[in-house]
Amino acid sequence: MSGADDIDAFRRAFTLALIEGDALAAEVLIREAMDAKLTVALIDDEIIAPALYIVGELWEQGNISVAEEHLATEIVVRVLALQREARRVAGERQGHRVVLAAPSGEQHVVALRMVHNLLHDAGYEAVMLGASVPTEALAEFAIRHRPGAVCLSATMPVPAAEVDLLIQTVHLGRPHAAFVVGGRGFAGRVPARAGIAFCDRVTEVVETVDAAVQRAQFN
Ligand code: B12
Repeated sequence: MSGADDIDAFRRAFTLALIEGDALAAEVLIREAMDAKLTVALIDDEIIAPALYIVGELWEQGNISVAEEHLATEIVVRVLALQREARRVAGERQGHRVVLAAPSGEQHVVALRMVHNLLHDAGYEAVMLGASVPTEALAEFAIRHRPGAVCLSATMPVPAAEVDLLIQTVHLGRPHAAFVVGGRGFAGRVPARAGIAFCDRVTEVVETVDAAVQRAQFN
């Protein structure tokens, strides 16, 4: 689908949601439009405003009631608040750096690259160090670049003692950093301590880093 087709499809679906008074569908559509990287201005001018014009015409022609027109406007006001909230959250994340690395010897980094994309798109300053990063080098990097969180991924099994040493060494240099780890190599080997979270899937990462960074701010 081209960009213009995308906007057209969003506009038609959003208009229908307003006419049907379906607030949930309207919010989901605007979230999807934001995820599709349509700018706020484009969403306002090309999706929301034209939908409201149609609602106005339907009301003028007596096809929908005043109450339905009011409900459509109320839904739009909620959607505008949603846009503002999404911008605020992304803005807050911009002040935080997250470092990503695979431990020494680990060559599998596809999941870590997915994590990098997700964190970057969410507004974090995501710094990818890549495969096989020696523990000391990661600790030095953390001291110099002061990340709010460190994301680690391992596919090949990492012995629990090595996981502990890795986390302790980096923690020593950067006590405020939270750890978000994932991958089969870490599963069941991560110490259950505050400030360390394990994720099964990359979809969990933004929410987990949000929570970890917020908690670190209170420490
Ligand atoms: C591609 C690949 C490679 C590539 C990696 C290239 C690269 N740039 O990444 C190369 C060729 C280098 C490679 C090398 C090896 N590989 Co390999 N490889 C794979 C393969 C085919 C895909 C791995 C992958 O990218 N998966 C896709 C990602 C997205 O999924 P995932 O890693 O499972 O991650 C998910 C979750 O765990 C989580 N997650 C993971 N990390 C993180 C981190 C965070 C922060 C979060 C939030 C979430 C998260 O999110 C993902 C899904 O949501 C797998 C096959 C398989 N079944 O996985 C074998 C596989 C992993 N490899 C294997 C092996 C044996 C090897 C080698 C030893 C082969 C050899 N003899 O040289 C070497 C070891 C290299 C090393 N020391 O690391 C075995 C591992 C078996 C084991 N556990 O012991 C597998 C399973 C193949 C097999 N069936 O035997 N490999």
